[in-house]
Amino acid sequence: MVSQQLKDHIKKARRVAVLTGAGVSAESGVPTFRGEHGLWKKFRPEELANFDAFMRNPELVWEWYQYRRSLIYDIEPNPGHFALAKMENAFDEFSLITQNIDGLHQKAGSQRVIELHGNIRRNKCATCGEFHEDEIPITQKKVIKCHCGGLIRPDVVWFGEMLPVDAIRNAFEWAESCDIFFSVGTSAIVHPAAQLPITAKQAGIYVVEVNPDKTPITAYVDEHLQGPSGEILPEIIKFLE
Ligand code: BJW
Ligand code: ZN
Repeated sequence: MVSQQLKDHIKKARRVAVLTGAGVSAESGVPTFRGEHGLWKKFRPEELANFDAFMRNPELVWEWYQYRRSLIYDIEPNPGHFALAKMENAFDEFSLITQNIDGLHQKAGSQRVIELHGNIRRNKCATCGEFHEDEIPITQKKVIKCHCGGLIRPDVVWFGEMLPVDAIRNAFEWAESCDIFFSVGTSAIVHPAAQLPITAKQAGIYVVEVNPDKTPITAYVDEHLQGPSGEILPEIIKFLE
């Protein structure tokens, strides 16, 4: 399953970066965004994950996030997450860049995680930006207000919003300077994250995609490992042990 070419690259690699997307958490039971289970009450994620939708109908968007929080509340990382946590210790330098907001990489033991799209466990005020952590139960049905009067929203990055500046700068630095770049479980259509594997390829880096399906970057990568990350990543890890 893992080619000799990849084994050779892995043996030589000192600095490795991995970009992950929703597919990595699929085997833990978290629905992906664009798969068959991506719809919620007939809404596509694009219709809900933006500031205008929140301001138009805050209760609806809040309800969606509370529902998703309830889905991830007591789920566990899967073998793909654990394999990535092991990878962190197997290379001299390693970075895990995730678009996921579910915190499962950290739960699996990954310590150096760059979160591009925020984290669903945190909230912040839509007006003053103050963080509101741990104080809002997942049973809270109605949107609540900050002491400034602003609406409290999840601390995630919606369409049209800037990604955290340090996170995205850091991610591009890794994409330009690693020895192997893995793109795992992402449809590679949401920018700027989708640009990372392309940037790596343009910098002459060996790029490997792990995904059961083809994506817009499949034709550009050096290797496409077709299958679920919960099966493929543990296979890759075997060469590091
Ligand atoms: C498995 C598997 C298994 C299944 N194992 N795999 C350049 C070009 C075009 C558009 C733009 C551009 N630059 C910016 C834009 C606009 C926009 C954008 O990209 N739009 C595209 C849809 C075209 N980007 C933005 O707005 C970003 N902001 C920005 O650029 O700011 C600067 C700016 C501001 C103003 C004007 C202009 C520029 C922000 C993007 C924020 C994305 N936010 C979300 C929601 C987060 C909060 C939440 O969760 O609710 O992030 S959207 C959603 O998509 C979420 C994800 O992180 C993201 C990516 O999805 P992902 O992870 O790839 O999931 P899926 O479902 O798409 O794919 C799953 C994959 O797994 C599939 O391939 C499966 O096959 C696979 N899979 N099982 C391994 N077992
Ligand atoms: Zn406030």
